[in-house]
Amino acid sequence: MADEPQQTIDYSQHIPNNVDLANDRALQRALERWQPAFLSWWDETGPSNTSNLEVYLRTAVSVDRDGWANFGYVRMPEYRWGIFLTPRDENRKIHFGDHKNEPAWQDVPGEYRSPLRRIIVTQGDTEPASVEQQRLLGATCPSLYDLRNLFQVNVEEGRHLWAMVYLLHRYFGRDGREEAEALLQRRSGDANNPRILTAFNERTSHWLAYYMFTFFTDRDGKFQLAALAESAFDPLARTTRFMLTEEAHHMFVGESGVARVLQRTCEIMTERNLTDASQVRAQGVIDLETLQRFVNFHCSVTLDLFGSEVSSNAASFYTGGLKGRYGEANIADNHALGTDSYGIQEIEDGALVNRQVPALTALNARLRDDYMREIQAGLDRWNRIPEGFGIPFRMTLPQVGFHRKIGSFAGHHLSPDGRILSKEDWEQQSAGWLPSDKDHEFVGSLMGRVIEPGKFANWIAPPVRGINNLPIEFEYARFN
Ligand code: BYC
Repeated sequence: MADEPQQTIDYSQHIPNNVDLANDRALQRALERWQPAFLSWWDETGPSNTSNLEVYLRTAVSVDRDGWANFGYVRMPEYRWGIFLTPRDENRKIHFGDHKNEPAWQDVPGEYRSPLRRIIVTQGDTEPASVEQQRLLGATCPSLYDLRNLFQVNVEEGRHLWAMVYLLHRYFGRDGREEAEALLQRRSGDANNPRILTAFNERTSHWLAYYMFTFFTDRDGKFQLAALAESAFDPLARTTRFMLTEEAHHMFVGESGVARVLQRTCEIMTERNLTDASQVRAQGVIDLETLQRFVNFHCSVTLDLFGSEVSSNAASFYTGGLKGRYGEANIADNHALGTDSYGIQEIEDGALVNRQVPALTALNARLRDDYMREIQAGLDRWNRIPEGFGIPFRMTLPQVGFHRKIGSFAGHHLSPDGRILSKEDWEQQSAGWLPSDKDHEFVGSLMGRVIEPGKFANWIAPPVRGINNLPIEFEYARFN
């Protein structure tokens, strides 16, 4: 059976892989039928106008630690998407939930078929969704360096879709093949056939939204993938582990992108001695208040991706061994959560209260809390920039209940600092907390295409260094 991943990826195959696809003809044929549908989807909804573009991309040549260090120009439609799993550990045991200490599953147990398929489909659905959301950004890139990073992220999201589709085809028979087709049919933002999770139907219409998305939402990807990398279903654990190695670059793009916007704004504010947002805008850079509104939006929309704070789905995913906690192996407890409790916040009789709930049911809240710690650390790093310029402004994360549509805060109105408001107060005040159409319009008005090597749009500072130790003015994309 095609199940023994090699370190090295075989690029001589029609579908590059390290799962010995050539020895499972039925699976190979099924995936070869899906491949043209994927390529038409990419052509229709992937990065626009890239047919004459060569981009300096990294392509994985093996799944070992340095497997990614392979860079070169790739003509975008000729990118080689494939199937890469980290090698199997023959002795791997399930290390949490009801099946703790049993050998990890190499196949899907009948009783978990439906929830596992659902998790894989939900994960898989986010990957093409993000590519669709970012389709038009290339037309307004602030530099060749940024254009290259956008396309690197896009091709890897495309590969993450392959990763989930492989699992669906290989382990879920006909239902899996149908789900794989449906993954190419849903569309981000389509009223009739939208993507599954709400954040993936939002628009990413300019580069500020893109950097915020890759900082906040790709980091949800990191935490969800890390929870799935603990799974008792070994092929899911192995494929998500390899996906995590790619995710680091996506979050880097977001964190450094916002940092460069901040840097540029602070430079102009200092140079020209400006504090007022409208004066700052008049210089063609993004004022700090607008950046904060984007933080509020992207943070709150991403928190919805963790699902309800109290969730019986999450509890059964855990007891079944399908999805663990973040860093499960490093947590010093019995990995069963039997009678443990966990503190959550919710609203009771119009007030914010702390409540202890069974830890098993609070796993979404716990993963979200782990995530919040990491994004707070990112904000702290961003805040060193205005601090370095002697500008008193600091970015803050909104309270977890702010602007939520999923979970226990849905239907309530909280300010970013956690005050509970009436609907009327919310309607009056929320425009100051979330990006308005005018904010989008303003940010959009700054976007223009900069494609001269080494040049950057006025609203963003250059990066600290180039890709793969190359200079910043390297020609990261070539048009011909
Ligand atoms: N939008 O018990 P609940 C990434 C539904 S990002 C719409 O609250 P559960 C990436 C839920 O389906 C990571 N619906 O939640 C980033 C359920 O529906 P049913 C993606 C939602 O099940 C950037 C109901 O509400 N991966 O990789 O515990 C670029 C009650 O469910 C939402 C994953 O998410 C929502 N936000 O957890 C590219 C991992 N939230 O049963 C890629 C896989 C909940 O009533 N997914 N619902 O029909 C999961 O583990 C879980 O599905 C969730 C939800 C954590 C998302």
